[in-house]
Amino acid sequence: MLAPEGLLYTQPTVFPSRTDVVFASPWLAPIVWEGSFNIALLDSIYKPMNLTIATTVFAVGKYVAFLKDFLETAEIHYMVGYKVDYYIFTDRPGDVPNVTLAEGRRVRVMKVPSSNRWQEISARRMEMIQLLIENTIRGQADYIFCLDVDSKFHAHFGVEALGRLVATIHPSFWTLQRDQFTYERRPESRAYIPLGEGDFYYGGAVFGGLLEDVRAMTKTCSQNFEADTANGIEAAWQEESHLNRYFLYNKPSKLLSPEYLWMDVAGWNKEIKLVRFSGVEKNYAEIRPN
Ligand code: 48C
Repeated sequence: MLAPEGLLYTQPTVFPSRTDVVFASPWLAPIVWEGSFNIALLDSIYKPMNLTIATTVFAVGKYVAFLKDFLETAEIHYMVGYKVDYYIFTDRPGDVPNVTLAEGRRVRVMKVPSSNRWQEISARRMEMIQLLIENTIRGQADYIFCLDVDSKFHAHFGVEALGRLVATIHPSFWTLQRDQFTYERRPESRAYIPLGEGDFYYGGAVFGGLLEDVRAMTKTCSQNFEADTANGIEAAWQEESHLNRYFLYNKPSKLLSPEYLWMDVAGWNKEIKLVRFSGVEKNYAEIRPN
């Protein structure tokens, strides 16, 4: 498909437009940084496809309080101009705020039970996402993104993030060596990654891709988490440990830089030219059930 005339002669993205970061993984998956893409060119390709991006967010217990900022800032920065179906999983449907959404974007509330363990709430997201794809959104969306709710958008987060299977580099580990990653290190766990192995440490807060690829990933992570539970073991960082194991042996086709998963408490870093999505500072003791 030819890009519209006007864009055929845009200045091609000079690779690398920066020399302070790497733009591809060892298996040649793009790593998306500011300066690595031309959004006008990408939108000219993706807009005509009339895509729908399903977006899951879990707000269980007191985390419902994060929904308003999440949704209001998403309406300003997240997949703007595209159809977005937000699937909000919560035990408190009555507390879902009424946020004005742009044309083509809608909220669907999915009732889930509460829990007295935050680890369980976080981990069971994998199974809920798998079932959502199988039972609800097959045929109704082209891509899916799964995001943490205790975060806000601060800058453009758009179709440059779309891909077959998309993982995000965690902000706390991207300058460290693999043996310093907080992978699950006990061989008894299905999430086990031995010292000396590993590519990046991926965050459980932002992942996505095509429906089938994300279904396969969430199904595997869910089954492995359940198998661990049956064996009386819980991986170091719950489903995030299982996600890291999955992405080690099933390489993601695109990586998002920590611009897409920052943490307000992390301060600033010279390679981070802008923060697009960031976890807000919070007092876990006040908002978590345990
Ligand atoms: O919805 C809840 N409620 C809880 O009590 C604990 C977690 N969660 C969901 O799991 C939220 O969607 C959180 O964003 C996610 C787990 N991620 C976190 O708690 C921090 N971002 C690490």
